[in-house]
Amino acid sequence: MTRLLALAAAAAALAAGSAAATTPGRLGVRATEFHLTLSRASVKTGRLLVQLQNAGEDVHDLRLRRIGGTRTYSFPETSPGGRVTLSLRLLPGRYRLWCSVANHAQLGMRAVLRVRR
Ligand SMILES: [Cu+2]
Repeated sequence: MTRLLALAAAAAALAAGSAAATTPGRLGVRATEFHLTLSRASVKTGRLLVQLQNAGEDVHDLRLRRIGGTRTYSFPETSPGGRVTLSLRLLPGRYRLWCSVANHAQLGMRAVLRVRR
């Protein structure tokens, strides 16, 4: 009986552990004229849900690329009040984020995100 209980406890601990391991991180990116505001400055490596929220009056999009990397993640153009969420799997490093509409990045719509090990 004691042994059964111990097994059940071990199984429950395993289930809790795997659930925690697969829960994705979250990052909010708020776009306004002309800023990108991140909900946090760093996230953990692995799966990440990134939500672009257009809180401005113009159309905005979002690009994300690791510094030294070649792949650019692209969020579609989003209308004022709109939101779009992408699920990404990010390696450790520093990532640049920017809006690619017109000259918005030059005007200040850029940010850096750190992805921790
Ligand atoms: Cu923009």
